Amino acid sequence: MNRRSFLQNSSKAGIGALAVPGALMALESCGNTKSVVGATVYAGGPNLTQRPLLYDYKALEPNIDAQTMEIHYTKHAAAYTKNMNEAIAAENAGTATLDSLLANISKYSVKLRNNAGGHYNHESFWTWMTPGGKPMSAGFTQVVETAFGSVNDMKNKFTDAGLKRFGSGWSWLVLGPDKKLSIGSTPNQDNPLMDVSEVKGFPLLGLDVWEHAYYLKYQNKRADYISAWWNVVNWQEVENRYTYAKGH
Ligand code: MN3
Repeated sequence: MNRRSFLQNSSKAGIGALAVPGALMALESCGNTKSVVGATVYAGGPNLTQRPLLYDYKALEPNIDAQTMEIHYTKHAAAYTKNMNEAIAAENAGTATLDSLLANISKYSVKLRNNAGGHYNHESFWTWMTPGGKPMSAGFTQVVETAFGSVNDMKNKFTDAGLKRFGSGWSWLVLGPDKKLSIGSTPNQDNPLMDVSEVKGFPLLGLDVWEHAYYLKYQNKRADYISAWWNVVNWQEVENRYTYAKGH
């Protein structure tokens, strides 16, 4: 199955499992969702699953090693998905899209917050990377330059947010409610879609700075991990999400 038909199938499956179909249909009808629907918009319900990785575990080497990718995907991320589904069932939280669940996450348990965040963040993270990286378009380069002065300034700020995150968390490039780009970081598995988050908006790009994302290869050298990670960033996906978020 190719990526497009997989996304279409999972999208259809999502509608089938949805208790409030109007929510997803509204998202489907607002245009330009075909390319990003699988990556950014999730139907609720207790049957959310990990999508297959679109590349081999070893495909991001030497920047991200195969063993880290395999453990990260099959153990860490798989556990978030499993525990999220348990919590959704236990807390009757399955009647909304994942996006709207995250927007109201303060009403639910810490278990659901951590694991729904973990699911969303990792399902997105795999799509923010691609073997060899995909370059930034001229159009999106301009958007970034207008917001940050230069692409390097943006990258430095994003890197800094990841380096300064004490303990575990994520670094983010977001499109805020004011439709402006900004950079921030969140602890644990929180993300900018959550009502509890200090940095708010739609996540265009996120970086996992938990030690499990880099320790096997980089040990304590988080800066080296981040520097290598830039080589595999999928800027096409970032721009898809920007285009999507701008219209919502
Ligand atoms: Mn992780």
